[in-house]
Amino acid sequence: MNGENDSEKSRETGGVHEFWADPTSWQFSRVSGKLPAMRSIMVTGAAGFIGSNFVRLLVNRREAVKLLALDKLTYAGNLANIGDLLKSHPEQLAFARADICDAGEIERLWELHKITEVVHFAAESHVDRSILGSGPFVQTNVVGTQVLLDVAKANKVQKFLQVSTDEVYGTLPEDKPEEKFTEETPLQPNSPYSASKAAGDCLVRSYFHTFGLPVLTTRCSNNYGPYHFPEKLIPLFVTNLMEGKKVPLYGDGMNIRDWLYVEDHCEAIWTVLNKGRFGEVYNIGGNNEITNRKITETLIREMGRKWDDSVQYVKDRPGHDRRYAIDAGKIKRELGWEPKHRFDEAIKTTIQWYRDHQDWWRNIKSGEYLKYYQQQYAGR
Ligand code: NAD
Ligand code: TDX
Repeated sequence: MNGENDSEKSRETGGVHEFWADPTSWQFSRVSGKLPAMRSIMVTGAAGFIGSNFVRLLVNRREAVKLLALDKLTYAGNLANIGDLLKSHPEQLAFARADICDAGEIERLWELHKITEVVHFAAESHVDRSILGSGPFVQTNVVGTQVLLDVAKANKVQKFLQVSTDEVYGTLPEDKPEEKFTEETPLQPNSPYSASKAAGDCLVRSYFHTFGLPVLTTRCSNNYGPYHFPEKLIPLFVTNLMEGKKVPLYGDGMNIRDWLYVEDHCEAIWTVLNKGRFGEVYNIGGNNEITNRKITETLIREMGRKWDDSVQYVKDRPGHDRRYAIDAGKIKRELGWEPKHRFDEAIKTTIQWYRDHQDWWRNIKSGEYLKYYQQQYAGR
C-alpha cells in the first residue's frame, strides 16, 4: 500500500485495505484563482454489479467528478470489480470499506472526501435470499438508507439519488399486456426484498417532503451484463451451462421480466442525477419483456447446448411475481433517455464476458457460495 506518500493514505479495515487519494491533493482546475465547487460523489454499493458498472462508465468517460466508492464488501461485493480503475485513476476514484448502517464512519468519510452528492446502490439485492432470511434486508435497505439520509441531511447534501427497483410495484397480470408500471402505480411489494426497498423509497420521499432534502428516485427493471453476481438468473444459467451443469428453472418458466443492459441503466441514473427534478420518481426499463423460458432457450442456443440435457424444472419461488413491465415514458419525455442496447446483441456480449472472465466467476462459485446454492436448490 502507499501509506508513506503524503498525498495518499491507507489503513486496514477488517483485513481489507481502505485507500484513497487525499482530497486536498486533487487537481482542481482553477478559474480566476478560485477553487470551483468540485462534485464529489459517494457511490454506495460500488463494488457490486450495477454500482461497479456505474463507476466504470463515469471513469471511462472522464466525467469531471470525484468518486468515493463505498462498500461493505458483503458476499455480493467484490473489490476486483473496480480494482483496475482504483489503480489506473487514483486521482479520481477512491475506495472505502464501510457499512452504510455505521453513522460515525459515514460521517467521517463524508467530511474527509467533502462529499456533495450520493448515488445509493448499496442493498441486499437477491429475492431468494430475502425469503431465506429477511433481517439483513431490513437492516441495510431500510436502516442503512435512513442512516445515509440523516448524514446527508446534516451535511446539506446537494443531491441524493435512491437506486430502486420495479419490484416495489408488485406484479402485473400476464393477460393484460397493455398494463405497465408507471410512476403512479401504487407500491405493493410482494417479497421481503421488495418490501425493504419500498420502505427505503418511502423514507427517501419523506425526507423530501419533511426536510426538503434534494432527492431523486429511480426504479429500474431487471439488469444483465458484466460483473452480475452468479446467483441471479442470467449469470447463474450462463455459468452453469459453461460448467456443464443443468439450470434450475422455477415453476412453469413463464414468469416475465423486462430486461435492460446494465450500461443503459447506468446512463439513465447519470441522466437523472444531472437533469432530474427533486422529489420525482423516474421509471427505467428496456421495453423488453421476455419469459424466463425464452431467456433459457436463448442462452442454451447461444452456448451450443440442448434443452433436454440442460434444464431442470424446480419448485417455484414462494410468492413469485408473475410479470414486470416498465413504462419508461416519463424519463424519455422529460430527460431524453432511452436504451441504446438491443437484447439480442447485448446478451451475446454478456455471454462472451463470462467466457473471458472465468477466474472472476469460478472464484465466486466456491466456498460460501456453495453452501447457499445447496440450501437454495436442494430438494426443489
Ligand atoms: P449487488 O448485490 O450486486 O450489489 C450490492 C452491493 O451493496 C454489494 O457490493 C454489497 O457489498 C453492498 N452492500 C450491501 N450491504 C451493504 C451495507 N450495509 N453497506 C455498504 N455496502 C453494502 O446488487 P445490484 O444488482 O448491483 O443492485 C444495486 C442496486 O440496484 C440495489 O439497490 C438494487 O435494489 C437495485 N436494482 C437492481 C436491479 C438488478 O436487476 N440487479 C434492478 C433494479 C434495481
Ligand atoms: O435459479 C433461478 N431460476 C429461475 O427460474 C433464479 C435465480 C431465478 N429464476 C427466475 C425468477 C425470476 O422470475 O428468473 C427470474 C429472475 O430472477 P432473479 O435473477 O433472481 O431476479 P428477480 O427476482 O427478477 O430480481 C432482480 O430484478 C430486480 C434483481 O435480483 C433485483 O435486485 C432487482 O431489483
